[in-house]
Amino acid sequence: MSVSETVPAGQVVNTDRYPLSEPDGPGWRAVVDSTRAGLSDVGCCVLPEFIRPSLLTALREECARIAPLAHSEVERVNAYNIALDSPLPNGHPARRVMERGNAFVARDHIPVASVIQQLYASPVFQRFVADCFGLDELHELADPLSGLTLNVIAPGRAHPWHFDTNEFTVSMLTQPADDGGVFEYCPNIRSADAENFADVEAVLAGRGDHLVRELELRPGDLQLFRGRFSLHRVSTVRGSVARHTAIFAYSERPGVIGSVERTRQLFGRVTPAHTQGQTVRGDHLLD
Ligand SMILES: O=C(O)CCC(=O)C(=O)O
Ligand SMILES: [Fe+2]
Repeated sequence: MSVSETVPAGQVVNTDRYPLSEPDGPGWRAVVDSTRAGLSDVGCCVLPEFIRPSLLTALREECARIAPLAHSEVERVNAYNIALDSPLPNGHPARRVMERGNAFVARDHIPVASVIQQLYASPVFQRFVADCFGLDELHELADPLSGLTLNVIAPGRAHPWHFDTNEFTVSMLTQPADDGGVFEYCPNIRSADAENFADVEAVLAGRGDHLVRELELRPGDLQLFRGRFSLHRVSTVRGSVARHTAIFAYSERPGVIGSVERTRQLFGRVTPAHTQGQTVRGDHLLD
């Protein structure tokens, strides 16, 4: 690991608590071990105060400035983000239609020098995250829009139950809601081999509260979870400000690009990488 690679992450990360400048050192190993324990226990782990406290205002303001660039279009979706007219048997969870009221700012609208872009592209941060997930390595998405996004949920809106396209998701609240806007998730409700439609249907029908956990998040905390396997949502935002979250999407395989349909849903546009590129997928799940 060269010094030049370790510097950018060290500038934004709270290195007093998270010694990213010493990959594989004792402090690094201690954090990775406790994060792995949390992930295997409940499928999700929060690293509090991951960003330097002195940068919290910049983190919030940089993201609030670009929030108006979010593609906002309230949409009717299902938890798998597949076409609503897909032929499916009665009782299938993909038949439940929900309103998706969140809006995404695409990566190509996020300033290169912002805290979140620096973190997303940092090799030492990527190595740290991979280690936390127990992977040899992970990769930025090749997708020019969805690798890094800002998720904006306006008052009165929610981000309904869904699975992510990417296998491992890392996120960071940058502006909390006054009220509501709670992150809720069902740890590992499905796997790459098993959809477990019965439990998914129970949660969507409001019969699965025993499968649902709530997470308490503060701005600058780093959240790691397996969004492809853990059904999750953000409840309706209340009060007068929007809730903002940076979403850092990585994959075990290089070259991952979202499908044309999903990309249009999320961003209202596609790029040549989506229409001409070779889409690489990691499994054969429904979405
Ligand atoms: O905003 C959040 O905390 C969660 C966002 C999310 O689930 C997603 O973007 O897929
Ligand atoms: Fe998600």
